[in-house]
Amino acid sequence: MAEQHWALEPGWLLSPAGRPYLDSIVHKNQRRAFGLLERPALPPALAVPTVTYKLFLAGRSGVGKTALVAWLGGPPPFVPTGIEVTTLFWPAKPCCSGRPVLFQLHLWDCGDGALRKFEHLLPACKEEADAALFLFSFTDRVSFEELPALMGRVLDPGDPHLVRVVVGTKYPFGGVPKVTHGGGIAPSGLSELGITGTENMHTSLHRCIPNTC
Ligand SMILES: Nc1nc2c(ncn2[C@@H]2O[C@H](COP(=O)(O)OP(=O)(O)OP(=O)(O)O)[C@@H](O)[C@H]2O)c(=O)[nH]1
Ligand SMILES: [Mg+2]
Repeated sequence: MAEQHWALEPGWLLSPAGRPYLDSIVHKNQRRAFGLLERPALPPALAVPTVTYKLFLAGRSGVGKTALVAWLGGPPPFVPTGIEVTTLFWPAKPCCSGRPVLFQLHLWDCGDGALRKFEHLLPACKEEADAALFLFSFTDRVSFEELPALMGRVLDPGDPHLVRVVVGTKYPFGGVPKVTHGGGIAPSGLSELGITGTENMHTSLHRCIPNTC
């Protein structure tokens, strides 16, 4: 079996060393809500650099973009009709470093209908973005097969710096998923990107932030 290389130390946030960092973002097993100018409070001895990323979510209507953001960061006060930006703090420890970092993730979520209707929304979502999350649903095979077209619609030749992440939602939801894990399905275009399916995020994130779903 091929050796697995991790960028971040798995399980660190739940280890004794990660505990103070977890406590700074969680209260009574729920993520703390931070205001615009607030950030997690850590004792000076545990202060760490903040690394900020802007992530943009794309995917056909109903695939679960807003639900994923709500699951990660707490529900928005209303269903967004335009762009909704949610900020998440996420402490982690890079494997290559002895020092943890505090990720500050800005999740830009925009309804697919609004994105198609108003031309100015997509450039705003992509402006200075670091990554685009392309969502498909395990219960909707078309949402998976449409991913190459979606990427073509969202990405320009001038976007090579934009990291692309494919995220599967609604797995397993009982029954047989209409999209299978790695190796099962690889529509043309996705296979060229080296993508054959995704491990859904929920499993790994749930290990870090208990009781969030
Ligand atoms: N149970 C469950 N329901 C989900 C999940 N993801 C999405 N849903 C449901 O699917 C429906 C659509 O999800 P949304 O998050 O609103 O979809 P969206 O991608 O934001 O859609 P647009 O904003 O129209 O582009 C909602 O009723 C969600 O509750 C999931 O992982 N589990
Ligand atoms: Mg939405």
